[in-house]
Amino acid sequence: MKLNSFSKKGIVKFDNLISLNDCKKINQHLFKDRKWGKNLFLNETDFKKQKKFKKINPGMNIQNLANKFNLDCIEKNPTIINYLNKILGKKYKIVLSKFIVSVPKNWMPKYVMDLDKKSPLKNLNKFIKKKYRDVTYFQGLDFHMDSIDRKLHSNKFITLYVYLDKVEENMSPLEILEKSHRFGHDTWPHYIKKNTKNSLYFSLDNKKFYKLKKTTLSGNAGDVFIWTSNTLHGTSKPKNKSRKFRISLRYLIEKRTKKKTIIDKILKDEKIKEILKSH
Ligand SMILES: O=C(O)CCC(=O)C(=O)O
Ligand SMILES: [Fe+2]
Repeated sequence: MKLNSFSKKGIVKFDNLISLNDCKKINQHLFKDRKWGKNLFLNETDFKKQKKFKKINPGMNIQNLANKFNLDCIEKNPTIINYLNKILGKKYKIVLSKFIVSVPKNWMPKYVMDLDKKSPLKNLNKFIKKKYRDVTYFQGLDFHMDSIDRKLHSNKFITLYVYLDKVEENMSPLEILEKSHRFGHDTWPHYIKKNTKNSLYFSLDNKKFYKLKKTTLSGNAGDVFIWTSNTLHGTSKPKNKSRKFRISLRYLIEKRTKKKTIIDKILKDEKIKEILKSH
């Protein structure tokens, strides 16, 4: 059941778990919902008119396109339920589900490009028209642990990620640092040094560095990934010429039982606090 490799690496992949037909239905619904492209962005004048940037991202049952979908093909998939029962126990809870859009370069207005050059943007939602902020938009994302999203909660949760389309090298696929979960929660930005295409160095204290294997998660429609809240991952920027965009589905799923399960064995027991780290 791939439990061993999940425990060891902090990530597991299920090939073609969701049927192509189900992925197609979700995609058709997505494409009917809006015209995906440049038009989603605010122009510079309208962007500057905004005073506050509150609630710019989808929440659980708030401003969330995923709520308009029947996602039983994922949430009631027997293999997924069975696996979650094993790693989180029978009482688990979906605390967030949302669509993620990886934005290609040709959608980006110039003013956003310029801001991104000055300091890389993490999340593009504040540049998006309000009515379209029901999904999260990125263009490349620095290495992070998803535990950063659940401050003051337990780190005993996983991310379940579904590719709805074929994801190629130039579509900003996810990159995972295997075995990084063993270090427990660590504050972003992380101490990471580049090494080769397939490995890099990671440190908790900027002194002692550990070599970690980097795996690129290219994949097909219907592939499902599960990683721990402390597994380091990110995405590279889409290649310059790529006009393809990627919409994927991301769940955060939390352990709710007091009983010890696999997740307790493989993650340090931590409540997620963020201590400011200066680089
Ligand atoms: O899908 C992506 O581009 C990255 C998503 C991710 O890591 C996140 O939302 O935490
Ligand atoms: Fe993430």
